[in-house]
Amino acid sequence: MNISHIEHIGIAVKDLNTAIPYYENILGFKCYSIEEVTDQKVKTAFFKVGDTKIELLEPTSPESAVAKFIEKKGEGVHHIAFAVSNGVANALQEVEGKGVQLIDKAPRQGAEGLSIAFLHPKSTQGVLTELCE
Ligand code: CMX
Repeated sequence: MNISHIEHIGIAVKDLNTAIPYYENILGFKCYSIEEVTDQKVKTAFFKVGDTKIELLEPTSPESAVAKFIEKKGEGVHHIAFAVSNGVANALQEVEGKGVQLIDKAPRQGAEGLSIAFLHPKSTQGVLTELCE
């Protein structure tokens, strides 16, 4: 698999209206995009930090994976997303062949129009891992 960089770090928050001012006023980043991803039941806010982004994730429904995460573990780092340069489908095939459990069997569209897929944290050393291109 050809990973070029960390595309983003996903952070679960209860309320974007509380979280965004911390990133803007304390860390000095500028939120450049707010986007709802309806099929994932989240509202996202993005900040650029070099080649990597911070993606804040606010659940829009109690059934959201992010709502369940916050309920169990509280707010905090939710996932890491790696940019792959040879296609997410190829990367999925490769890691599945090496015994990694896939959440998404095929790439789907995520925030910012990226092609994305998640790997199960039970087979990625406890870190929910996203591949994207
Ligand atoms: N990081 C690490 N471990 C996690 C986790 C996370 N983000 N979310 C859940 N887990 C762990 C739980 O702690 C639990 O472990 P234990 O069995 O040891 O208690 C186990 O995974 C199962 O968790 P669960 O609460 O029962 O939740 P589910 O199995 O229903 O779902 C998961 C877990 C990872 C399959 C689900 O969250 C998922 O499909 N995630 C991918 C999609 C997603 O996260 N979307 C939101 C972001 C979308 C975006 O970025 O656009």
